[in-house]
Amino acid sequence: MERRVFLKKMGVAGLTSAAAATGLLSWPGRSYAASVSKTYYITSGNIVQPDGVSVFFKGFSDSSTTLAVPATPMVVGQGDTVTVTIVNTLTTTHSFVIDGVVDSGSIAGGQTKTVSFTPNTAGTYLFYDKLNAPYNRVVGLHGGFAVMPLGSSNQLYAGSLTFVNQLFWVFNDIDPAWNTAVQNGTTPTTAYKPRYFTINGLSSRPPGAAGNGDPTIDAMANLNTKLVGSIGDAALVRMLNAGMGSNAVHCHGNHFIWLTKNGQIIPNWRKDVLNLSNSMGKIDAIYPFEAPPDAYPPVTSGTYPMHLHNEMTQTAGGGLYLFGAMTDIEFI
Ligand SMILES: [Cu+2]
Repeated sequence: MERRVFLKKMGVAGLTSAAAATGLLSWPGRSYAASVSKTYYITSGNIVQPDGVSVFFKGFSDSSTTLAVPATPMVVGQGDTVTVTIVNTLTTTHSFVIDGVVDSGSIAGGQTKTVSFTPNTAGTYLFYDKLNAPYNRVVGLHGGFAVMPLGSSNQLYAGSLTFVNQLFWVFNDIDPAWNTAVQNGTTPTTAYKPRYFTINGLSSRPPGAAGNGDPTIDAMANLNTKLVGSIGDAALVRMLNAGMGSNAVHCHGNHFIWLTKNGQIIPNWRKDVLNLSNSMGKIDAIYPFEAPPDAYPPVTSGTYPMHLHNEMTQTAGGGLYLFGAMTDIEFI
């Protein structure tokens, strides 16, 4: 498909997406530490991919009877006492880890374990299962964890640029042969060959495809994922890579304002493509809802794509184009 046709189709997708309740991360801002608790259930199940293939996953889920890939993210305050209870409903051993912050150690099949910790550094973190690495992580046991600075409701860290709303983009790439091996309790023996690419567990469904506009399966319509704003707004995007490959995250309309890479502060560089490295890379960036500078006549509304510039990630099942990791940026 030609690039301009692609962009046009993305615009059509934006127009047809349903306006549903917002799924943005909410944080009231508070100037005192509090106690926060959350229970995750380690579960497994199958998720049907865009080509109709049903693939096995494991997840840190919200109940013993559901499957969440990635997990529902957590947002806490700097200095909070965070208590996380992990109920392992499976027969296999797992763990809950945030590098440098907490490590549950092994949680045997059927076991429940509670960890308490105090995150002292504001920022973006991946929690994941580090056992049987990297397999448990890439088959779905991961999620986003945000630590807000004390007393702030609209900054990434004290003194950072401010934002109006925030969300996670958790990327993953999936080799179903690996998932099947994990399901069978064996170690994958084949080289990694990803066939599905997801953002927040979803892939896109272009116009004309089944599921287009359905926020439960179409990443372009999912309000935990797509960026929506008006001129003057700014969205903080917390990007995490749970997968095996690195990604080239590209936004249209405006450049990102790049705030951090792998926890290191970047001096507010404006950039259109951001490298999200493998080995659990992370990036924080603000998308500024400014009138796109290249548009003539000037525009203040419209829909633009965010996609990955490594072409393979825009496919599913070995070539189904536009069924990969992308979403919409909608000016309203
Ligand atoms: Cu692009």
